[in-house]
Amino acid sequence: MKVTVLVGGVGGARFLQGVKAAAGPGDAIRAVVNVGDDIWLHGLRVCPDLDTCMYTLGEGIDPERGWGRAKETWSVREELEAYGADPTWFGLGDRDVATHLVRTRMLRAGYPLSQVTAALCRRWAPGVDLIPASDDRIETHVVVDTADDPPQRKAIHFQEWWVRHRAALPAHSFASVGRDQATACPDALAAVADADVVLVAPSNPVVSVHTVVDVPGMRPALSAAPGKVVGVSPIVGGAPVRGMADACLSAIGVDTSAEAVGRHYGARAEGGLLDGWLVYTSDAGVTVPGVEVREVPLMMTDPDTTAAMVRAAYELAGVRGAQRSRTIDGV
Ligand code: FO1
Repeated sequence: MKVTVLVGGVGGARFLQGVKAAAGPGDAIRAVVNVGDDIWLHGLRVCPDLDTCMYTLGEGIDPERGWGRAKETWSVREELEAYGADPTWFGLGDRDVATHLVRTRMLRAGYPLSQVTAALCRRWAPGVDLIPASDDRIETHVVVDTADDPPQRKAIHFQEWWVRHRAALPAHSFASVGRDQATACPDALAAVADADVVLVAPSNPVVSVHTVVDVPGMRPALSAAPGKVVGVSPIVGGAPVRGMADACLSAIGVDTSAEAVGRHYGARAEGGLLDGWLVYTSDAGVTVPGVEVREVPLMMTDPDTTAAMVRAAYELAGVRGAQRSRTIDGV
């Protein structure tokens, strides 16, 4: 079975662990990963979501933080601070810097991000194809009111909002800088076009899922995808399971609920994203017009528990147990 997963940061990487645990022999898992969090820092290209997936699946992640390397040291960061080299609010670990050095050197040599990522994954062997949503630079910037008096309205990089300000500055809107000149990574479009099922990970709906789906070319590919598209709600009982999705959702006027996010994604039959929507049992009664909703009593506490959630998504998509015959579906 060919599975394609749209993922963002830490929640997405944990979900991929479950997709791997639920995989059968011969399954191919392709992750289309958000690149909107990517940032140039100290002359290095940092790709947080790609690295979080790579380290998590390659067992190099720091489990407490959920990002960056295990057994990390911070000498480079300390030396940069000693030089007063801004920004000092973003933690670059020594081991992590090696990844950014290799990536930056390959990008400067002209390799597209997808090939750079494949090269880095030769070391980490994540067991999943990690594909950037785009080989082009698309960065999420956030329009905020600064803490000045009077407040100034300005756009800052997502990482500055997220890491420096812990998303505490009210976000008025999000901009994907570079999107108009960008195209989706061809491998990402191919992974959607030939998938038996497309899963939308329980990642941040605004700065992870939307930033993948809105890459030029991706929505038409998803709407034409032969496999069902099934999403997993990142919101349980009115709150994000982790991260600060509520700060992002309120900025775009969407309530922080499984139902509101499902309706925001919309039914694929009506130009939206979803055929199916998995919500947590405490959110019983959620309805999304045109989308089949199921309740699963599971959290991503460990890969095997997540795998049960993934199997529920496959069942909702009518794959795996009821392995779809592609000829019947006329594909
Ligand atoms: N998150 C933080 O809260 N503080 C940091 O200093 C930080 C550094 C960092 C370095 C590399 C990397 O890949 C991720 C890092 N993150 C940090 C997490 C990052 O901001 C988020 O994982 C994503 O961008 C949001 O999903």
